[in-house]
Amino acid sequence: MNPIRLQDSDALLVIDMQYDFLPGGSLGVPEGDQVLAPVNEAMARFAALGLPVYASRDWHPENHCSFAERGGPWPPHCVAETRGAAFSEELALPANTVIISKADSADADAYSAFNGTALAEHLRQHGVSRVFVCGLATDYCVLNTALDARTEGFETVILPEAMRAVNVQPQDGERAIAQMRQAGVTTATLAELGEVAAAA
Ligand code: VGL
Ligand code: ZN
Repeated sequence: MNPIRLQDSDALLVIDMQYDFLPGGSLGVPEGDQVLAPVNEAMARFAALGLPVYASRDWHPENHCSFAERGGPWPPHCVAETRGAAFSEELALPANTVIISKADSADADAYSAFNGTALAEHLRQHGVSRVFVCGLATDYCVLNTALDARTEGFETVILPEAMRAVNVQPQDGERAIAQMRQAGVTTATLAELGEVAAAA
């Protein structure tokens, strides 16, 4: 256990906690529902300290290029404004959560929450220098978001308890974590982020 002191320059990035990525969804991530509680815990911790929380969402048009009918790798998922694209009602988003929609044009995919969005600019404007990343899926959108965060110059920490992988190949999640570590991403447990302080 290596406690982390959260500070003003920290932000939490919660990736794609949408119905289509949860069990029962069109691209359900195995055990994806098991991250709801740890993600909620991390968000509560950041919110209690007044630190910013960002929630990304895959927000595709119905003819998106990643869909099988257009030759892409995936079944249709996260079509903008549908229930599958909605955040789980069990996700306890803090009041000031900044929503980042991505991959919202038909002919380009974007696994990273930084790709084609104002996320990096927004983080810099708010003095953020370190980001904590969690959510779905470890081997796609969490991976690419964490790698881009490093490229953009942010100190980057993933929360493995609060992530799950699609695992098209069984080791994809573990490989993704190794790839992130190689890029300078570190890992933390929720315990290391400390308890949400009890109300005084
Ligand atoms: C994702 C597959 C396709 C993700 C998005 O959020 O990880 N995976 N689109
Ligand atoms: Zn997608």
